[in-house]
Amino acid sequence: MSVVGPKSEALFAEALKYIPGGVNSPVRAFRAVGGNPFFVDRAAGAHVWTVDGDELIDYVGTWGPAIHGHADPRTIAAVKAAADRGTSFGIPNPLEVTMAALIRGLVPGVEKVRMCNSGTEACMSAIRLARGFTGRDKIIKFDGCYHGHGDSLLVKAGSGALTLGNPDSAGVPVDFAKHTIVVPFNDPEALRAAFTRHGRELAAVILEVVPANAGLYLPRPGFLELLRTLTVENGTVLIADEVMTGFRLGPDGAQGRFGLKPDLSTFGKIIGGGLPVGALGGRTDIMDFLAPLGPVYQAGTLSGNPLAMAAGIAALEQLRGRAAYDRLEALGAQLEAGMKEAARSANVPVQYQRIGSMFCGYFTAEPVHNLADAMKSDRERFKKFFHGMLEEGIYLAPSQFEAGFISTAHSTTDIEATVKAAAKVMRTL
Ligand code: HOZ
Repeated sequence: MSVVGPKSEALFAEALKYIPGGVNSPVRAFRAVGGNPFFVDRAAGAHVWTVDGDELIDYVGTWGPAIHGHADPRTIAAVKAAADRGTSFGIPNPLEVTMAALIRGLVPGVEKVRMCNSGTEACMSAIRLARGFTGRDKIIKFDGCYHGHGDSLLVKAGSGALTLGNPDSAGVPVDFAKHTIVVPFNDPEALRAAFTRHGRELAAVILEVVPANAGLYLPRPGFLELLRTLTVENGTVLIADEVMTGFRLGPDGAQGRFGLKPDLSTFGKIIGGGLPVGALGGRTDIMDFLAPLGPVYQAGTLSGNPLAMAAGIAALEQLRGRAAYDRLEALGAQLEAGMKEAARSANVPVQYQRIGSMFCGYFTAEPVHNLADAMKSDRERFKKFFHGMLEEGIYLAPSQFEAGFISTAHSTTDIEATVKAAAKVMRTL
């Protein structure tokens, strides 16, 4: 079957006339894997249906928000009820307070929360806040980590920037980028050296605690502890970007899982239940630097939007207790075991990396701990694998440098079908 059928092809041809590259976010254009994208008609649970009528098992999950699957009934009901009362007010509404209290209750280091409209905005605002709070300009980020497309952060960035070979975007003034110091992830010596050289000039270090925009790799023992020690010693604000991992890897995200206590955290995706959302939160003394209390300006017409708050609250409420996380872990483990066996029996070297419901398979025999390791993956093999899986009805992220997501709506049957498809496709690589 060809998943990119005539209706998708026609829509893409039309889109190319009016939308740069035919898409509103670059990775969707399939440039990393070749061919044209399919268009989606609808989605429910773990499945999406293309405009040409094909049904796919989806592991993109709208890039993370769909932890309960697509069109989750409780989320949809909450959005409908909120919409009946008005779609936007630009005046404080009670749902904003509920959301802030929920996040504060779940993430121990978060004392105050400011809502915004995307993960990009959250990270951009967190950096400005750290700069305003410390009176310093420089920041450290890690290569391959992606924190949205704010100017200071689009330096050696992952996700679409990396996928398309532009980890340093055009249009970012050199005068801005020079304040961003890039360090390899999981490299304690490089981190120490950066602090020795710039320690007292550093406003912030921002990291994905589990980097998931160059595929997926985990922090090595001791790295996060060193980072926390150096930031405390130098009065540098530590920002955990939990836009992808927040409320997915556990109620308190990757920071809870790895015992990291950041000063600020950024969130998005799950807390919007599939509607546009972002948030930053953390220590009161830092957060109170935000306007109207403090001198750091940050604002938004749609910030705290009632539909996004209602959807996010519905999503978070279903994550109370351990049941959802236990289910995600069991499904993740089933997929991991099956994918590893599929690769082994086809004699294809794969580093299958997973934490909870996030995963990535790199086509390399070498372990992957950072961007340099990730770049060793055989991307031609990935392309073939991606298209082979798509033809089998399995939709993986169309880039080697993105993570996959499992939802509570995936079934063991979905996972079995995925593993069966992978075993077949692996034999053709
Ligand atoms: N930056 C997103 C992946 N990490 C992609 C968003 C999209 O294309 O929708």
